[in-house]
Amino acid sequence: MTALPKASELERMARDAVTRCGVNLDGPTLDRTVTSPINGLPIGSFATNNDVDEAVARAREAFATWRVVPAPIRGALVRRLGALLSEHKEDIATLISLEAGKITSEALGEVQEMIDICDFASGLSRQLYGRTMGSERPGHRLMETWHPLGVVGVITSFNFPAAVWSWNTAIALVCGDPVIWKPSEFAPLTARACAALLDRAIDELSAPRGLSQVVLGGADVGEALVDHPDVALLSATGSTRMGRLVGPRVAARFGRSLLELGGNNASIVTPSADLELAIRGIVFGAVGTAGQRCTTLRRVIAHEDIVDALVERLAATYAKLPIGNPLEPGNLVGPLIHGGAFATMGNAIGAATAQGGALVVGGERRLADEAPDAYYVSPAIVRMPAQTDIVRQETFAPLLYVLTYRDFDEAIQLQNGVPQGLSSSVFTRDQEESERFMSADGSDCGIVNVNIGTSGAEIGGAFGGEKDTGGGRESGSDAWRSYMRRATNTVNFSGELPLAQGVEFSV
Ligand code: UN1
Repeated sequence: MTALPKASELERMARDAVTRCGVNLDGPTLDRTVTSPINGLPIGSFATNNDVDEAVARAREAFATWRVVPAPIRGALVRRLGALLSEHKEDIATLISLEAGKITSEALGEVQEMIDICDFASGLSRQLYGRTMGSERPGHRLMETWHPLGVVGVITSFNFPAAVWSWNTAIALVCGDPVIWKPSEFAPLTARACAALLDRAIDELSAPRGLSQVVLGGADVGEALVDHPDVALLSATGSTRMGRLVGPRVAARFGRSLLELGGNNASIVTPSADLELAIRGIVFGAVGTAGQRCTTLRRVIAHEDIVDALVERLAATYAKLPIGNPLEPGNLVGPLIHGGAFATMGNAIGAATAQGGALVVGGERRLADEAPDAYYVSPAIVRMPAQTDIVRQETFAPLLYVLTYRDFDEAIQLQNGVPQGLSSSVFTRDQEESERFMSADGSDCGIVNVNIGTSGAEIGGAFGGEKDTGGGRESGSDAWRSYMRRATNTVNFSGELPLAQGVEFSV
């Protein structure tokens, strides 16, 4: 393995990438530094901008114009954003790697997800369908029309610092809504680069500038968006703890919220499973993005007949995982976001062993001599005798618990026996098991997969989960409905005035 890059090299890469995307670095006073998890050292600085009132005022102004622009024309703006993202795919991916620590292939995948949602949204701009229903009254038409909703606030997390913004923004823009983005404090450069590309598209198409704004800062900035009466929809991705604060506050002002919160995703491995395939799915799910996806695989629920063989093979694969600089081709596991994440993982392993678990592999800090401020870790597997308290919590790190089951009902009970409900999967060749898993009394998650892992969803489906995951749905399918308001129209062309439900009211 080659040495980690020097701080100056990462700094230069960051500066070059943001500049190529059109960010003007000579902006206002830069009052905060950005640190790369690759070496734990500063790679740039940014200016906090916490004037949410001002941003909302500009967004409202943009909304007044944008909501009456025909949706297919709004789609052209998103199509152009997609083209600019394709052109700058490597720049944005570099920034994602620098700020979130993602390996290059996954960072490029994140940008691909952005390009894909732009494609989806531009097609959607001609498909914002309402329904017509048969009216019970003669000479009447009953129908639904969808209209732009208003200002959308988007709060994103460090682990998908660009894609989650694009899921919201591409859909919001074709739906006629302006977006105010509060990105993660860990990824302001990625945010500025993405926003600069959208600004360029906005200028080229003479759309209003207030359609896209970024507010940078800490929790106070997010809270100002949460509480602002003119933010019609607040879409927030983060921990369940954050969602518990955000959801009720938005609801108290009768705003809408779309919450994507914690997951505690499981894969069931049955005796008929193709073990080779299951292992590949499990490893990508558990150690991809260094275990820091909301869809990361956190629990394997394996049948007692195959659990030993499975754990043995997983442990052998884990022992060979290339861990290190995410920018270096070949490495599969990059750094954790910060020391706090490493401490949380260590504490969870400690709690798991205290609760009867046996550490099979992993948990050691890596590359600490070379980069004392960066936190690389060997992904860990812990075998658990039962689904104890610690297993029921989401630990945002590459820590995989293995549980054992005897019959399939028990496996489903274990899968559902956690507070969170984002993603789940079953590895089986038994059709009854796979159908049962996807049925009404099967997995209770928003994402239910067969013979693939829990992470890496495509943008075409609705993305989100139940229970402590918050219930929101973003991205494809009909998730666009959250970004619009519905009007029910009754049109009378009969020349009479019959009342519904047969009511007589002659004056
Ligand atoms: C997240 O971790 O917040 O399904 C989003 C996946 C990605 C999105 C993850 N497409 O893993």
